[in-house]
Amino acid sequence: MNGRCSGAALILAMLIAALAATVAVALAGDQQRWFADVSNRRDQVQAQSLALAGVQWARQILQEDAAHGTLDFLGEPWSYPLPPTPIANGSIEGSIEDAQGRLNLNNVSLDGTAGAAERMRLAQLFAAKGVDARVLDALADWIDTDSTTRSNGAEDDWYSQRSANALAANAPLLRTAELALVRGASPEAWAALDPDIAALPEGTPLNINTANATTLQLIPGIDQNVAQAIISARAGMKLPEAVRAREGSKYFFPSTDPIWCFFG
Ligand SMILES: [Ca+2]
Ligand SMILES: [Ca+2]
Repeated sequence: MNGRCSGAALILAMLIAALAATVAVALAGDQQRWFADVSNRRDQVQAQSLALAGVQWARQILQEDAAHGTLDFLGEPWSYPLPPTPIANGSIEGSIEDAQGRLNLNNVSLDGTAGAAERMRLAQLFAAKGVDARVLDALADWIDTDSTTRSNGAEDDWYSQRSANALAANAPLLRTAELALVRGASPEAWAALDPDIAALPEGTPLNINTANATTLQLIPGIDQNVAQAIISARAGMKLPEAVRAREGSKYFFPSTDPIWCFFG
C-alpha cells in the first residue's frame, strides 16, 4: 500500500515538474517576444528620427544653397555626401542628388520644338533601356488634360476597360513610379529607367552640370567622349573655381537654356 502511494506521489511530482518546465519555457518565449517587440519598436522610432533629421539636414543645406542663386553644380556644399557616421547600433550616411540631372518625364507633353526635342531624348533613353518608345504617346496622354488619344496612346476609355475605376491621371506625374501604370509600361520598365528619369514640373530642363554620362549623351552634339570631358571638367573644379564659375563660365549654365550656355 505504502509502495503504491509513494509511486503515485513520485508520478505526481514528475507531472508537476514537467508542467512547471512547460510554463517556464512558455514564459521565457513570451519574454523573448516582448523584448524583440520592444527592440523592434525602439529601432523603428530611432530610424524614423534619423530619417527626419536627414530631411531636416537636406532642407537646411538647400535653403542655404538657394540663397546663393539658382545655379546648381557639383562642387556646391549640397553635393558633398555625409560620410558614414557611427551612431548607436550602426552608422548613418546620406547624400543629395539633383533630380534635374535626370530626364524629366513630364516634359513629354510639351508643345513645339522644345517638346519634340524632349520626346526625342526620352525615346533614345527608352530604347537604350529596352523600353518600347511607343509608351511615350501613352505617357503624353496620361499627362495631358484632354481625352484625345494619340496614335499609340491611351485615355480614360482604355484604362476603364481594363480595370474598374481606372482612369488616366490627366495631370503631370508626381512620382516616376506612376510610369508603371501607363499603357505599355510595367514595373520592370520603370525600374530600368528609374536611375535616369525624374518627375519635375513641366518645362524643367536638364541640368548639364549634374547630368550623368547617359543623360548627357542624349543632348545633340554630345557623344561619349564629350560627355566624359564634361564629367572630368566638373570633377576637376575645386570649390573656389566653382564659385567663380557661378559668375558665368562656358561649363556652367546660369540661365534656363543650359545647352547654348555650355557651348557659348
Ligand atoms: Ca490626350
Ligand atoms: Ca489625357
